Amino acid sequence: MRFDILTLFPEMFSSPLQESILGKAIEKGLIQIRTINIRDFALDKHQVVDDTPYGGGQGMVMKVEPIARAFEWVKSQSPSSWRVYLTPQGKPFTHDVARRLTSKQHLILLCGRYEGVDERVRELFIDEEISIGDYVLTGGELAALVLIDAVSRFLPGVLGSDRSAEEDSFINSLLEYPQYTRPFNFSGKEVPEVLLSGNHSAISLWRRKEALRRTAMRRPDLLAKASLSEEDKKLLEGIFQNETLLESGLRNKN
Ligand code: 4GX
Repeated sequence: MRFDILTLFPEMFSSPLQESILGKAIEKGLIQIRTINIRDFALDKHQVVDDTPYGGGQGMVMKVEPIARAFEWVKSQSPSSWRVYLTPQGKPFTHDVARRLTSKQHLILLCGRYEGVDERVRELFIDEEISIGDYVLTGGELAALVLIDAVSRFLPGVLGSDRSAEEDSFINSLLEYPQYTRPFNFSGKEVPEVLLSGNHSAISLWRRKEALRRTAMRRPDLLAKASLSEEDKKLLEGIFQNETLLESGLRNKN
């Protein structure tokens, strides 16, 4: 899969994309990532890429022409691509959106700065607007990195051979169970005995129960959407003597 990133700050991508799993995925040729500096497509002497907003107001707006020329240049090399603008006004980025984007062979990610891009950029060049969350970053670059990271995990070979992104918690709509490694006792806190028992069915049961507990406590919204077995429901009853949480959606659903 190929990612082209349109940005004013290409240096922001160098080290995050060299390390660890993404670095290896690039080395192996599983993903190709290129940064394109929008400023290189400004034709005037000072390579101006922003201007004051029509109608007044604070801040600067990214001009349409350099971005248009950058998109056209990318398109001249690779005609079919899916063009994404990272913005708090976009649709929320989720596990499902990340998986859907793996069907695209070539993604172009536009990173905005300042007060965003001229509206005509969105109208003429953007297929989809995506937000990584309800907060405001200083620019779209970190959002683009988040998107690349989450999408790449779904591509065959990017995670180790025996691991799949599908197995991760969100696919069953439950949070993950707690993990431990050595030492057994740290600062008086011991690893749950069952994990040392070698009893695999007991371990599975404990993990499922902890996943249910965690999800019920932290993300009851996810629990309401999860597909729960009869055994899961029994485990949940055990978790709550008090039934008030169960009433919120669970009962209605199952
Ligand atoms: N998820 N940002 C975009 C520029 C901007 C300003 C105003 C439109 C309107 C973000 C996010 C995000 C910061 C990227 C502002 N664009 N991107 N940038 N949250 O905060 O994706």
